[in-house]
Amino acid sequence: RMQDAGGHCMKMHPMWQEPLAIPGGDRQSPIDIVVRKSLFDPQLKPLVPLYDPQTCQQIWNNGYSFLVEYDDTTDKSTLKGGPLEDQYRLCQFHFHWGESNAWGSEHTVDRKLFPGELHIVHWNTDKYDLFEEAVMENNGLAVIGIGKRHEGLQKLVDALPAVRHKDSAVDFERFDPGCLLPSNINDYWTYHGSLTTPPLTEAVTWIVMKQHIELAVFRSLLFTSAEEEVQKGMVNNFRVQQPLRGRTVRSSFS
Ligand code: 1SD
Ligand code: ZN
Repeated sequence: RMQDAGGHCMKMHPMWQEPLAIPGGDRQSPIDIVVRKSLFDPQLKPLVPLYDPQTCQQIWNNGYSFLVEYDDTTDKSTLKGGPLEDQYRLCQFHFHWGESNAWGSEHTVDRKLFPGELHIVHWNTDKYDLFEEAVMENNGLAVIGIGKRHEGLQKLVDALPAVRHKDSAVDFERFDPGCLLPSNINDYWTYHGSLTTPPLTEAVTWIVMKQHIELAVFRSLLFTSAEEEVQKGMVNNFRVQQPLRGRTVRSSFS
């Protein structure tokens, strides 16, 4: 493998299009959650998501996925509790999905694949001033991951044709990400991991929901911008699984 000056392995990723410096870390994501090996931790508290739909701003096709972005300049939409010691602010949610319903999720549970996975991304405002700073640091981000399909997404699905191409964005308002959470948010697995896209930093407390939700079909989106000659359908925008390397996955339920 190629190495860059910092000794990082350089690897081509089909989705990311350019060589990527992979930090040689021991805490990469996603992982397979082996239920039998996860450790029940009675100290894990209930999760407290407090979302104000008014902070919803726009949908943006960033060339990996589509991001529904929230105003994160105030504490109007936050997440605390669960495995988290600090308060985290909602900034966006996005999905990963496959080209068929047979795969698409990033995390798996006992090797079981789901058609897709929702990620609700929050950053630590008790410790950091900016999202860009939190992304690079320990306990910088908290991401809720939820597998499978969801029906309450029609408003979102209706907006997708406007962001079909990479780099396109459209105003999107008053969408409550709370409606994407499963009914039992207090059964989850948690572990310390990384972003699953560049810069792959190990800044994430992952909270993976036990109960699945339903995902709509997003396969009409494109990886490519309107200017590109050959258009590519946005499918299989997930990262391959990473080794656990001695980490423990804790569960909030027994
Ligand atoms: O894929 C997202 C990426 O779009 C970006 O939101 C990043 C946070 O800066 O997070 C990753 S992920 O780890 O949540 N998949
Ligand atoms: Zn993601």
